[in-house]
Amino acid sequence: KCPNFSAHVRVTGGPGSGKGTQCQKIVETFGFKHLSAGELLRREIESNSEYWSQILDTIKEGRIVPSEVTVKLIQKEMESSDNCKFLIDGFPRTEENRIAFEQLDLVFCQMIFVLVVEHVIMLVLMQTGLEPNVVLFFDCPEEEMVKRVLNRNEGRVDDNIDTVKKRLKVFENLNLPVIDYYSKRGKLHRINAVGTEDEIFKQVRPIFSSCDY
Ligand code: UP5
Ligand code: MG
Repeated sequence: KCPNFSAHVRVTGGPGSGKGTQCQKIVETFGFKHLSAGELLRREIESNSEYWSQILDTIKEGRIVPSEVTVKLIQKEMESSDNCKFLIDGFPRTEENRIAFEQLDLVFCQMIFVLVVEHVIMLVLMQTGLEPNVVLFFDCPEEEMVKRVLNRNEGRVDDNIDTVKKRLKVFENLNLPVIDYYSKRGKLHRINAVGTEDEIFKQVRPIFSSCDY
């Protein structure tokens, strides 16, 4: 339905940095389709799907679910959506996640250079995958993230001090390099995630107001 996935925003940040809360506001204000990778995985656990127990064990340990599982869930949601403006929350968590997703459905034939060099015809196909237009990074100090997660009280199996410590380590070791990658590509918008929800949204709003999304 959405062949080009034309408006495609990724939302990153540590556990409890406020990704979900701000995504809600972006959806209300700018009409995006919110896809939270964590929510999709929790839904799989609840529906007793094929991998539910492996997903549950992985989330309890704060580790990362294999890319093929998460990518398939996100892809399914994107393919069945009427709304082509995607807000992908909490994904990719690792470089491997990023590459797995961006190589999905490679679109060949964007550009075909035909070079004729001494009777040799070389076709060079340029590939374009699913790269985001914009990446938001909710930058929040660890102690604030821990406080928010432990106060949440929604019964999440990973909202306890032991798992939070593991989630923070995984964030630092595996997710920060992905954030750094997007920064080098000039796609990253760093948001100071401390303050009230509205104060934080004041930094987010202009990013969307100033583009066609
Ligand atoms: N809150 C929000 N904003 C606030 C503010 N400005 N001031 C004070 N409080 C604020 O917010 C957290 C809490 O803080 C809430 O109670 C909120 O009211 C309050 P929220 O908006 O929920 O923060 P968020 O960043 O979304 O935190 P979340 O815990 O969801 O982040 P995680 O990244 O840890 O969780 P996620 O659901 O994305 O992933 C869970 C697990 O799934 C991962 O640990 C991993 O095991 C697995 N996973 C994968 O394996 N692969 C994936 O691709 C994705 C997930
Ligand atoms: Mg969340």
